[in-house]
Amino acid sequence: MKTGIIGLPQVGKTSLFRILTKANLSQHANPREAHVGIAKVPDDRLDRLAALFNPQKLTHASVEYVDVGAIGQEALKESGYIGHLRNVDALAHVLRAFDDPAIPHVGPIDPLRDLKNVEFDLMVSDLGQIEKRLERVEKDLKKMRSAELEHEFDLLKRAKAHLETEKPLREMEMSPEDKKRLRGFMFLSEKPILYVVNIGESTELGKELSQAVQRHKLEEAASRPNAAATAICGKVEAELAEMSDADAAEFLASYGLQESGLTRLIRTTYHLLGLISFFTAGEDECRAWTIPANTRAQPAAGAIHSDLEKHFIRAETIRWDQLLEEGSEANARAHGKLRLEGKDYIVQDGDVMHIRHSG
Ligand SMILES: Nc1nc2c(ncn2[C@@H]2O[C@H](COP(=O)(O)OP(=O)(O)OP(=O)(O)O)[C@@H](O)[C@H]2O)c(=O)[nH]1
Ligand SMILES: [Mg+2]
Repeated sequence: MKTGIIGLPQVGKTSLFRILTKANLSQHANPREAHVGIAKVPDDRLDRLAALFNPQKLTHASVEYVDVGAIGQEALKESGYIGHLRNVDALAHVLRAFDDPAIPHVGPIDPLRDLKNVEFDLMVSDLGQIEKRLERVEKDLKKMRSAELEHEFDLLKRAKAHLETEKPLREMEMSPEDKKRLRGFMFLSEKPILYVVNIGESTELGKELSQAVQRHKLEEAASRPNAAATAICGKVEAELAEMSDADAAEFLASYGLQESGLTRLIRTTYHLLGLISFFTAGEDECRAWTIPANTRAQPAAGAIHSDLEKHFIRAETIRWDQLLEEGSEANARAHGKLRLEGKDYIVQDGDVMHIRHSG
């Protein structure tokens, strides 16, 4: 699962990418080249399970971020740029709200205006693609009638009309079949989006962060389907990234914060992608596994290993906090807290599972 970091020039995209993925990019990295990196998904539940099991290995879930470079009408005409962007599953749109006369920005600082401009560019790109495809389908339909082609034609017409009302495709109502039909186009405005407001430093950062979305009038945009918003302070996050965990916690507390903006951002991305985690816990390894919400137990076992899916019998299941309460798997079993779930059980976020198999 990949999230593309987008935004206007010089808004803090590469800085965010660096602190998210702890990547050591050279200062001269080509700004036109996409950077790809992995971010660990912080998870307090997994950390607490690990404290109980004291495993040799601890493995968090991860999400991939791609720093594609600044967006604009010009960039969106380059096939390399647009290729990178089409290939991501979600977008993180960095909006500049920090003031710094040394760093150029077109016009006054106005995140909502920037948001609308970039959104517009995404829609124009999709519209161009739809128009091209419509021409093609229309020609083909003249040669030969086909129910599937006609369906595609109607759907694209509907998508076009939707875009012409200046609404992104992520807000269009579609049946699951129609969603599948559009999947191959990888439309940019259809991707779920997280608006990331990058605010300036302040002595009252905790308060500023919690009010930033509202202050910059982004609440309405963030409340739309498949959208969300969060605030970070890139400058402070960069400092945090250099510190030990203990120092970072003290530093956060001094700003009146419980967790870093980055932690919240990664978690929000994970939810926006429709992902949840289940855990496996033992003395060898405690680990988070990533699955889409509403996955059944049998395919979920496949996230661990395809053999477990093939030879699935049952999943011994307990919620992470119940396992902590019991103190051990043996206690949980003795007290009847370990449920035996079959292949059609819908795995819940935070389940600890032990897959029984015949392989
Ligand atoms: N004051 C301040 N400066 C920042 C912040 N975030 C980034 N900058 C500075 O803004 C400049 C641009 O940051 P980048 O992270 O390279 O921005 P970008 O969006 O990747 O820029 P392009 O790739 O050129 O479009 C750098 O000089 C950063 O040090 C911030 O939160 N506060
Ligand atoms: Mg950059």
